[in-house]
Order: sequence, then structure tokens, then C-alpha cells
Amino acid sequence: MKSISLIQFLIEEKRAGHINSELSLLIEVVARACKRISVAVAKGALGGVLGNAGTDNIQGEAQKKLDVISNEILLEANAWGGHLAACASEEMDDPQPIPDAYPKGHHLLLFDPLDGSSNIDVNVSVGTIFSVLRCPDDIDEVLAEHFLQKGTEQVAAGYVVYGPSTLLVLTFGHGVHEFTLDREHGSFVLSRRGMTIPAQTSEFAVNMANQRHWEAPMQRYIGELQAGSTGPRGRDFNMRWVASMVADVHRIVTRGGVFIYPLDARIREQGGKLRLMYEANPMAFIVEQAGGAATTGRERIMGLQPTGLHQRVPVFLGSKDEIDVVTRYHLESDDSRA
Ligand code: P6P
Repeated sequence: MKSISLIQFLIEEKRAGHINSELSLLIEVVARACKRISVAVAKGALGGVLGNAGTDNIQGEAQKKLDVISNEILLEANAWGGHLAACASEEMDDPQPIPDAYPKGHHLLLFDPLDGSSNIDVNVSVGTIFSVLRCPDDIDEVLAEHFLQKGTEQVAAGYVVYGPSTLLVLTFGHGVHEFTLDREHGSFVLSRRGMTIPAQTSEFAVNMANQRHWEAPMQRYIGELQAGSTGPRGRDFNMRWVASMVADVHRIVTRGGVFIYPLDARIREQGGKLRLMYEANPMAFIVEQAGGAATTGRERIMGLQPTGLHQRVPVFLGSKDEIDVVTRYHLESDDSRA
């Protein structure tokens, strides 16, 4: 089969009217930046890039050196092209406007430059997650409030997983497509077109160590999966937890499953662990485009009206039939307490 490069795919998408030239350039630039991140990640100890940077992000989390390096790579790559108005990142308190020296575009880019970075020092897959919104027209200065758009407003979303292969998975709202980095030629090549998530699954991903802190409907749901063929589900389930959202989500987009980071008593005040704008929303867009579902346990993630750039939410995503069950359990539990 003739290989199709990312560039050829983007030209196809432009011809189909799915994207415009500015968005095409944005994705090319992000993909090129992620190739540089892949090189930095692969160097590991030899590149002097492991360990902590000695700083904390706005979440109060210790930044790894590669968090900071990856953030800088994405900012530098996107500064001059004229396709963006501003960027926002997990690693920056506030949005970063495009420098005055360069032309501004009509898109906003949000990213978690290196998700799962606690895994870097033990050589487990990590990834970059990104989301693209339209910049509101007729504004002089881009403010955080301009990023606070619902997930349904995204014009593109994707992730790059730095694993045995470096893979870019992308959606423009017309299906989910995977590109594999051909290191010999330095280009991303289409490896899967139209990825779909089976509605049924026997695999779940959750950090079981937090079980005692979960809400009742979450206890009920996972308890039933653990009961397997001896319980109400009548079949056995399997568990995976990489503790790197990109790796767990990619497995689900590839072969099905559910990924859950629920509310629990420890994190109730902050609303959850994972961030809405640059983790939950882009992954929800991809999962829904692949035929899956993504909720907070109570409502569709992409329907949420954001209230803060670094807002956290509970995340239930993956095979639709299972997300429907666990979401129903939460709503039934709320009704019974009402
Ligand atoms: P825990 C990584 O820090 C991350 O944000 C996600 O990539 C991952 O799914 C989750 O947190 C892991 O959280 O509590 O199991 O370490």
C-alpha cells in the first residue's frame, strides 16, 4: 500500500473542506515539535534531561526537566508561523500570546507538553496532548477567558505517545487517524485511518489504590467488574493502569476499554485530578470521534462550560456501553439521595 505522509493527509483534509490552511500549518508545526520532543525523551540519561527541574507548575506539581523542555519546544515552534493567536499549557500559569514580532493567526493551542512525566525516570511511555480552538474575532489581547470554550468548540485534538513507536493520533471531527513516526525519513506516516472503539470491553484502567476514597456508584461499578463471572456482569474483566493517560487512552482507542480517574474524597475540593482544557477535552473529542463516550460520571465532558484554564474534572472515557453503565450508576445514586 502506498504510504501517505501527514502532509499528504493534511492536503486531503483541506481538499475535503475539513480544515483550512492555517489549521493545516498548525498541525504540521505541532507534529514537527513533537518529533523534537521524541528525540529529547529518547535520549534519557544520555541527554541530561531526567529528573526534576527544581520548579513547580501552577498545580503545585514538581516539574520534570523534560516538562519544561517540551513546553519550550512547543512554544518556540509555534511562535513565528502566523497560525496562532496564543498558547496555553499545563506548565504555564497564564496563556502566552504570540510575540508582537510575528503575525497572529486565528487559533488557540492548548497542550500538556509531556503528560505522565512521572514515568520518564522509569522509562515508561509518556505523551503530548493538544487541543485547538478558534480565537474569538475582534479582540486586541488574548486573555485566559478566551480559552474557556466548551469541548464541542474544538476544531482539532490529538496526542503523541512516545512509546516503542512514536505515534500521532489526530481528529478534526471527521474520524480518528494514527500516524507512525518513520525515524529513517523523519516523517509521520498514516498507519491507521478511521480508528474505532468497540462499544463493549472487558478491560478497565483505574488506580485501584484509591478505591477506599471513591463515591458509592464508583465502588459499585468497579466491584461488579472485580466480581467477574461470579458477579452480576457474568464475565471476567482485566485491568491495566500505566499511570500515563496518553498510553492508557491509546490502548483504549486501539482495542477498547475504559479509563477512569473519578472524584474521590481526597480531591473532591479541587474537582478531580485531570485537567479539563488540555487533557479531558482533547481526549474526549478523540474518544467520541472513535465511537466511544466521555463523561464526568454524570455529564458529557465536551458539554461542560469551563470556568478556569486549569480546571480539573473527573474523567470516565472509552467503550460506550461501559461508560453508559457507570454514568447511569452515578445518576441513579444522585437521584436516590435527592
Ligand atoms: P496517579 C499523570 O500524572 C496523570 O496526569 C495522567 O497521565 C495519569 O493517568 C494520572 O495522572 C495518574 O495518576 O494518581 O495514578 O499517579
